[in-house]
Amino acid sequence: HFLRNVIQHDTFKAGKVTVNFIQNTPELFNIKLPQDRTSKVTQFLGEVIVNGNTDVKYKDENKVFRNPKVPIFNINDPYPKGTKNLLTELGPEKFCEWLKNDSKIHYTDTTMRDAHQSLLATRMRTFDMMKVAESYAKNHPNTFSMEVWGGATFDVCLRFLHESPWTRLRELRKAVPNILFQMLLRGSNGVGYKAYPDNLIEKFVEKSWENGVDVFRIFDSLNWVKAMEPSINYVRDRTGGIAQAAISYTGDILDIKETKYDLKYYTRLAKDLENAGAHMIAIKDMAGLLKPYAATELVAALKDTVNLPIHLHTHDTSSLQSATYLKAIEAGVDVVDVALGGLSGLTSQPNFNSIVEMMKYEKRAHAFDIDTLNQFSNFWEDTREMYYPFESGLKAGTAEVYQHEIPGGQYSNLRPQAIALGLGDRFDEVKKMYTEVNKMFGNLIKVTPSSKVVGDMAIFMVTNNLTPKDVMERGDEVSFPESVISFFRGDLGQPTGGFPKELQEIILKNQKPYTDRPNAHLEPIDFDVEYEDFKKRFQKGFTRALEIEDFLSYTLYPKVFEQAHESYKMYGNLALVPTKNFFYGMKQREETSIELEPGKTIIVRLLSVGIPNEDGVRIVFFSVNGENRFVEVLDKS
Ligand code: 3PY
Ligand code: ZN
Repeated sequence: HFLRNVIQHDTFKAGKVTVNFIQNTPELFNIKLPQDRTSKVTQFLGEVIVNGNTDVKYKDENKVFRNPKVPIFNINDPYPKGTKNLLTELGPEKFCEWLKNDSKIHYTDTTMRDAHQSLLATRMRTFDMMKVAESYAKNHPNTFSMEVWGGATFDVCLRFLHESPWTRLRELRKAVPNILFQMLLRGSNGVGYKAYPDNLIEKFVEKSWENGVDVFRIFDSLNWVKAMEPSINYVRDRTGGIAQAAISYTGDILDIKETKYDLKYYTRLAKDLENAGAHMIAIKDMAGLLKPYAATELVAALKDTVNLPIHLHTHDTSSLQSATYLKAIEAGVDVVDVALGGLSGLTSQPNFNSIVEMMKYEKRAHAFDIDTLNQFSNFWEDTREMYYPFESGLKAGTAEVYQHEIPGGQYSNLRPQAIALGLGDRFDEVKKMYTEVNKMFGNLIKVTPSSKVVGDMAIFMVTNNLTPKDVMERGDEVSFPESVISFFRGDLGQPTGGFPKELQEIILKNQKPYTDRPNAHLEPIDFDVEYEDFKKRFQKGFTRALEIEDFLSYTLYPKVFEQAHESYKMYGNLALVPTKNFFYGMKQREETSIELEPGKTIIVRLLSVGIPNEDGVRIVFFSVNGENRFVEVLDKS
């Protein structure tokens, strides 16, 4: 719209633009907002029809989508009781006692968080989740938990999907009141990539619980207990939820040459986390490196060391991880993370449906109605088709993961990142360099955000044709990526065994690193003052009252929030637009229905798209509930 104001301005038309044109022409910023919800949503559709969705890098015009079928359920049936009811009844300590003593194997369904984060670059929209949420809650109430929030979903929801992550959580909670909801919290890094003030993390935890999270899986990207402790305390003190502390697994405990991350390292870590107040321990195998026989050793050792339930998380990048689950289940693990078939396997979690079948007739079996479970898998398989531009391209399991150790959630992002930088043909080099960088950095635990630092450095070195030797010999002349400098300064905390000193000096040049918690250096948020300022700045033109949750989104991701906020003012709630139309617009004569609110649905039909006028503006004609409407869209091509 700004661009249109420029193009249509008399000065511009007369060709008299000077360098101060924008500065001296405030009316350029008079952006006319569509007023009602129908105008907003048709404006958005018009933009995507003419210019495409900027997030979709390529479009297959011949693609035909199937209509995903929601497994049947009775809308009038009450919700069957599930783990959420049990947590409310027992409280976290007694609930965990119950879990430990229950002989059945339990399942966490990661479909709505890690599965799509790891397969589809986190793009799954609330629209598709909401289609099946109630049906799932009524059909499979014996699921231990559903991982639906946190990790990268918070950022991607705002940045690319123009949705509020808080609204997603609330809507899902309403549709699933009976099963525990789980989130992934990056300890002192919250749901971001850097350290945040402690009181921000505290408020974030409190509000996450109030909006629907029950199980907080807390990790630190360097397994630094000191960085996880505050979050464990916030969950214990500010919520009625479960503080699940994670040990992130790397390397191979069966390798006798492994002296850093050996079995003792993990059992000590688990004990420290138990002492820090964790209700449960998670083994977070983010890259899928925990091999079956190693799982036997690790689970048995943890069971001997701590008195808490053990929850196992992995990624099936090697295609070996159902064997790992089998061994872990035999060794007494209490819960495993799985994803519904259509969104399982490879960089995602092992297949829920198949694992249930594997356990059938065994003594730790947990009965699930496999027919409906398969229908949910089919729903996701069909839905996944609509996200084809975001597929990672990995077609088969790969044993290479044992060398490069790239986390599943990072893999599906690293490839597009490499392609975007013109390194599409050199992805093999990027993976090899990732291994080299890890060695240079002293063999790190690699999980968000430390994995991002390793990835950034690998891409940087490949782009600039640098070898590790070059970095050590000529590093003084190199400007390293900001994330790498920040890591060596101590902004993500302290790695086990410390930083490699020589490299640290090369990277930091004259900066001084610190060795305590980075959060200790950050000014606390003054909620009273800053929240009020936030409301003053952003409320105008916004149709719903801004809330403390919006302020938290803003504080975590200021620029991303500002963009999402502009999008909301212009287009309204885009979570309501069907996925097919959100990403690909509409074809001529296509009809779609959009539920603006319960009971208020509009039927939109695309009639025609006009040719551009002299300013490049096209008129897009729709019929909305039988009435003609048009929107003007500047063609950016
Ligand atoms: C995240 O932090 O988003 C992860 O999934 C780490 O494994
Ligand atoms: Zn994961």
